[in-house]
Amino acid sequence: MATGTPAPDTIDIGIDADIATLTFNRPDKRNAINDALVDALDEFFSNPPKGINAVILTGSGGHFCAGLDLAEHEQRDPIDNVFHSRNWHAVMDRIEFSGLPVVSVLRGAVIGGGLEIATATHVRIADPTVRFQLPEGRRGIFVGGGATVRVGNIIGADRMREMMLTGRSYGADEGIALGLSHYSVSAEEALPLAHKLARKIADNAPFSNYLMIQALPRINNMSQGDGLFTESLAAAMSQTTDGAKEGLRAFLEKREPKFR
Ligand code: 1HE
Repeated sequence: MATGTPAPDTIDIGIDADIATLTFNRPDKRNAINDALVDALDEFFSNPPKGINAVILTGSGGHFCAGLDLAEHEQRDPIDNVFHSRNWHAVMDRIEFSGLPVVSVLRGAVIGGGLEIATATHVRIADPTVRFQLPEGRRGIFVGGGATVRVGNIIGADRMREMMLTGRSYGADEGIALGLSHYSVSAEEALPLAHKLARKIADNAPFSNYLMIQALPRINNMSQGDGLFTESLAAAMSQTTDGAKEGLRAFLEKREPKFR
């Protein structure tokens, strides 16, 4: 695997053919997110290297991410706090909507902002060490990186409120049942599964992937009538692409499709 410029204290970027692996690299701080790390995520997803078709996001040292760096968190006045939160929102949106499918490998702490990042990714694989938690109540703060929407959409406002009020943590089995993760596998299987799924997704028709990533969450926010109309437009656009021709031909010829 070719490795990009190591970014100590932020993110390591490894590139293997058309798959990039981003690894949070602050193991001594359980990969807590400081401004430099938010900037590093922003930089990658704003301008991904050419030729990348899928991303794997994980953390070093046995943890995904322990959330906001509480030591580097400055006292800000209210308006600067709003700007700080809005910047997190912009970066989380970039992860979800850059157009690149993102597979996350969740282990150890997936806490606070770590869960906000995880829920901006499209495929989530957890190992038995995982601990999903929103401890903001115990820290005297509130979520600010998109959890009300992304975690709320997955587990519902009611369960999210209980999670925040009591500071409880959920493990791998509960994470699967709740939809916080899509796969629960052993620690040894997690990264290989991420590569396998990233490969599979990268080999899909690019425009199909694009529509799944862009259209589904937006349609989910629409009224039924608007959503169904938008679905028809997306279906019509996808069905007139070369990808659709190849996908259908490959099925009829009993072979794997070759989209890229
Ligand atoms: C940190 C952070 C952090 C660890 N900011 N430094 N997030 C939290 O409230 C989670 C806080 N962290 C923890 O609950 C625990 O550290 C863990 C369960 C993740 C790991 O426990 P453990 O026993 O393996 O490690 P540790 O000894 O607690 O921590 C190791 C070091 O990492 C230690 O630093 P050291 O200098 O004393 O060695 C910790 O201080 C440091 N560390 N987590 C700063 N989060 C956009 S709004 C989002 C709002 C939030 O994310 S709120 C949730 C914040």
